[in-house]
Amino acid sequence: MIRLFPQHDVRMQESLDGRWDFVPECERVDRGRLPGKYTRTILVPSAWESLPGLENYRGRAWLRTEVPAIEGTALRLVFGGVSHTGTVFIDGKKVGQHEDAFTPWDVVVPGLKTGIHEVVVEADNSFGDHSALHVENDYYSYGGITRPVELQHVPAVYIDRVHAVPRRERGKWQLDISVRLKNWSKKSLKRQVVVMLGESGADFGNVTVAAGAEKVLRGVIKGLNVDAWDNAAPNLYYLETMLFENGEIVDDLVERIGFREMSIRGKKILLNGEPLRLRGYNRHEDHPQFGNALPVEAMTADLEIMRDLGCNVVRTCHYPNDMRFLDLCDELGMYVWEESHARAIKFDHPAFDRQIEASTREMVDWHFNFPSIVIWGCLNECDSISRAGRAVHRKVLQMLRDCDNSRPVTFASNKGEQDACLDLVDIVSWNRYDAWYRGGPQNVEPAIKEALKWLHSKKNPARGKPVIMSEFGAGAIYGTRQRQQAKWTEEYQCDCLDESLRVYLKHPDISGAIIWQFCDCRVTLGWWGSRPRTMNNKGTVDEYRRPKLAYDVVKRRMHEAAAAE
Ligand code: ADA
Repeated sequence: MIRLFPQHDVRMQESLDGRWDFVPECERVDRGRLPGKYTRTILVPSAWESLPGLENYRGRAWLRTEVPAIEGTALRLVFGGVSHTGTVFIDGKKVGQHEDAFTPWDVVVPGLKTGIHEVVVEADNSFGDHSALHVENDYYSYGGITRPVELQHVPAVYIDRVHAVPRRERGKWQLDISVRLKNWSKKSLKRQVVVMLGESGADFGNVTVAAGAEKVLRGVIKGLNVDAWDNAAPNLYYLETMLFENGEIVDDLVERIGFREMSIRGKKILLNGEPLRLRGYNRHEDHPQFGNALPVEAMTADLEIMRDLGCNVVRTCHYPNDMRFLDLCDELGMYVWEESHARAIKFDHPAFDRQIEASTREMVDWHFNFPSIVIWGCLNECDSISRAGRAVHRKVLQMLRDCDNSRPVTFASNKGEQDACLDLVDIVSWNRYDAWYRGGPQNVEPAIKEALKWLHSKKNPARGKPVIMSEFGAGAIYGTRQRQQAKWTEEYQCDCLDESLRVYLKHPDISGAIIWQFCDCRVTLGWWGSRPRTMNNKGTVDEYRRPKLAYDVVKRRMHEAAAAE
């Protein structure tokens, strides 16, 4: 399922995960819009690169299954993620399309006769004018239905989304609630709406939703006697929203929330009023067996490794992650910096404006309630120097704030003292490789001293903000061992990470140290292909999660930092 907990007691839903018919374009024998013949089957969710013979396949493929419809309800398909452009057909008719692999999306199709209907999904992971965000890059754009799919049968008026913002008011927790209802029918309809958290709740009374429209309700649940959520005590609560028609429940949606509040005070990031010091990793959704479609067991194993290392944060570089991974972070108390999809992309691509807006808005809309997400990010290492680039940063950062004003916003910059956008963020985030791309470990301390002096100088409009080292690290090829200072050896990576963590973890003006990166990951061809093994080899573990020498160095430094807090 899309989430790790049941979200409906009343709404009819089932998982569509399992084997679907499958044919990649390179194996098609016919030329119609949709295949007449499927050459094999594939597991959903999965990346087609995990199929022998399709390891490097970049193009289109079609996946097919059959689903039941129930007259009087609309058929709703919810996709956790289709990589990277998905188009859905029901009984041969196009009913929806979504661009970008990393945000959930849905199609709602009313009017189907009771019985079995054909669903075909065309997935396309090719590069070109149709995708601004998926380009040749220092990570791989896989192909397929790479996250879970759910089938639901929704009534005429149904609950589309519920957002909850926990706030402390005079020592008590309250929840600011918004409920978005949709009415797919041709009639204006009235429903009673109730939201409950345990014994407390908000009754919105009878609400009318116009035909074919949506309606957003806002309310507050006050005086909640609950325990806070944080890294040490990740207390979670279920928020139930119910719709009643003439006293009978007709729809429901369960969300899971945690009571924590983010704020900034001077150079500090506060969680529930206490200064937060983040230490952890950048993690791509990448695995040699599963591509970006990691099963929950593999996600859990990654988080257990990070906990063993003493981490309390993971940055979802450079895109929104699978909601099951975010559920695990909620449950384990792992803080998350989540960012909309962008890594050093060009703003003048024809599809950029609509796709960065979709990725950003959909990320916040679908991921709003995860307490583990403590920072929203965007536009990793994009143009934050030019006037045009600044306009884009201002627009996207404002978009994040418009969608959610309860979390601090940032972008990871590699532009150093040329950056012209640091005044726009709540947190200054620096990607710096002073030990790898610019000199060696001895370069780390003097370089960050210079950078912080520049940042907090009187003339700098960004002075006085918190700072996170959002990326730093060094490459090492697993098993390459030499005593002398040679790049790509595990020993050299140890020295770089040891010195970087020594400097960053204890610096009073640095609130976070996020290592690049957790595990080695696959990259695309293009110039990235020049990377050894066509991989980004800066992992502390390799792609099979085998620890490099740096593992124990990082573990010592991070546990020391945790103990010093
Ligand atoms: C950048 C980028 C990462 C990765 C890293 C590296 O900071 O944000 O995605 O490419 O450099 O390995 O050089």
